[in-house]
Amino acid sequence: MGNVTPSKDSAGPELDILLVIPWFGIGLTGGRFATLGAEFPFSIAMLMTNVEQHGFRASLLDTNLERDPLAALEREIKRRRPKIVGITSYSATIAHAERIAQKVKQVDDSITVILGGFHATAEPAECLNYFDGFDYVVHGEGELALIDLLDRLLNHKPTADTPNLAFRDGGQVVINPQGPIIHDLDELPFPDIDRTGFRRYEPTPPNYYSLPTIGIMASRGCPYKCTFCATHFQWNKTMRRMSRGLLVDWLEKFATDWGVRDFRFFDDTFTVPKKEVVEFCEEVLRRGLKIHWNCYSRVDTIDKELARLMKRAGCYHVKFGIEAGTQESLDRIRKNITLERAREAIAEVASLGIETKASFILGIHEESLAQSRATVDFALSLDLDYATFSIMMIFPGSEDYAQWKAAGRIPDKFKWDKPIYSSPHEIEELRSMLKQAYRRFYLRPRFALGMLSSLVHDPVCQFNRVTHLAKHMVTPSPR
Ligand code: B12
Ligand code: SF4
Repeated sequence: MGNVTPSKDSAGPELDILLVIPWFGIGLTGGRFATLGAEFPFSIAMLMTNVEQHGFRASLLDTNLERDPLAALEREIKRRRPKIVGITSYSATIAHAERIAQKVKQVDDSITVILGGFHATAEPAECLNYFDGFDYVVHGEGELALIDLLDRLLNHKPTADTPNLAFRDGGQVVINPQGPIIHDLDELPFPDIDRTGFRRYEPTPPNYYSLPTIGIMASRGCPYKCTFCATHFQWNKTMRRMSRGLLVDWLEKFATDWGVRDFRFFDDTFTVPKKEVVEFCEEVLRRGLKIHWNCYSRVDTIDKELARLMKRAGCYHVKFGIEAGTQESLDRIRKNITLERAREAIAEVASLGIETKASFILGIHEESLAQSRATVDFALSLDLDYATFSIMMIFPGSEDYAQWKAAGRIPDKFKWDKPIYSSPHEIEELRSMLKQAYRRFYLRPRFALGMLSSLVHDPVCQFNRVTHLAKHMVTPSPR
């Protein structure tokens, strides 16, 4: 990526930047279950590697792995004395990001705090207006912008015209336009997963096949336009992909250097374009790579022939966003799929022995409670191994959010310490429907039989998952 300068020794005591990942599990995501298992923060590890490749000293603190996140932060600041702390954010974690920023200032108020990530991109002005702890906000793609900003801050150059930057100027917030993006994702640095401690991460079963495991995102953007989704906002409506050959090189390196043979592809829709998925699978097969992987797909971007090839290349599990069980609600969120195709696609993939999982949303905009119930019934009627249900929330960056904001429906000075639900119905009714949905789905004999049959067909994978789940039950997660 551009002029890469050799990395300085990052093991020394003083850091240029400490990157911090806020914890989640309370607030928007709610409940203990969110802390069961944790995902390796691949993109932030990549951001860190990139910073180091440009000659800065960087380190990463993932507070999700800490029993007492703020105490761990204080320890790390006193030990490494960073000049800058960079915090990543989703809307679900912005309230925690603010607590982290305040703690940083309390420990050492000479440290500059920079906020980045999804929430920063969607709401740069609000992040500076409603939260005191952030000195700068970087919106949009982070790699190039962060290097530019670090260079200016650490070398005492003017920052006012830095691309992607938002900052306070007197009583006003200034938001600079976004600068160049990385058009060719092959220029992204290969992340040092060892230095970022990938072995400490164990995602929630059934999200993985075997440990150690990592999640990778090999593309940015999605060609679809679902109204509840924030992804196109973040990626400038472009879709970019790493070349499939390089992706396989990376997987091979993860496998040979670190023994990682299990991957989750976090790409929004891994199965587009079909030609490249075929290319990827054929390359994995050509090299004889023995790996397992799962991915997100859409019911209209997969067919039996493609799924068969994916299975041969190591795919054991596919996740679909089906979202609704009535055509009216599907059309309202512009999902652009039909119920018939959803049923067909799940049956096709399941018939090959690939695990299927789908996500469903209750309380979609003005849908009636009967329509939400129809979504649960539809989920139960499909040949699915797993399902997730959630209540529709309005997230910054989505088209729904922009409409709500324009209509004055977002509370003033909202700090994202609680969700904004889209449904006009009593939320308690939807919560109880949600609980019932999980009970109805997972307490069916069909689910138990499915588990038994996969224990017979794939004992290694199921053994891994069951022992992990049992371990979590006896040993509580960090917080
Ligand atoms: C993987 C993923 C997850 C994983 C996270 C695993 C992990 N440890 O990485 C899991 C499954 C845990 C997850 C959970 C949730 N997720 Co999620 N997730 C994603 C997904 C698919 C990819 C994220 C990613 O890796 N992106 C790639 C990297 C490169 O992008 P990035 O992280 O934003 O980082 C770039 C910039 O933002 C910037 N940057 C980031 N941090 C920083 C920090 C600094 C200092 C700087 C300068 C720059 C910078 O630079 C990076 C490189 O360019 C996205 C969709 C998407 N396509 O991105 C949704 C997405 C981010 N998730 C979303 C949501 C809603 C959730 C949940 C709330 C869902 C729920 N209801 O429970 C939870 C909340 C999680 C939390 N932490 O609170 C929304 C966020 C919307 C919003 N406004 O916040 C998204 C956009 C999905 C969507 N379609 O709308 N998620
Ligand atoms: S929900 Fe999925 S298919 Fe729809 S825009 Fe978002 S990532 Fe793309």
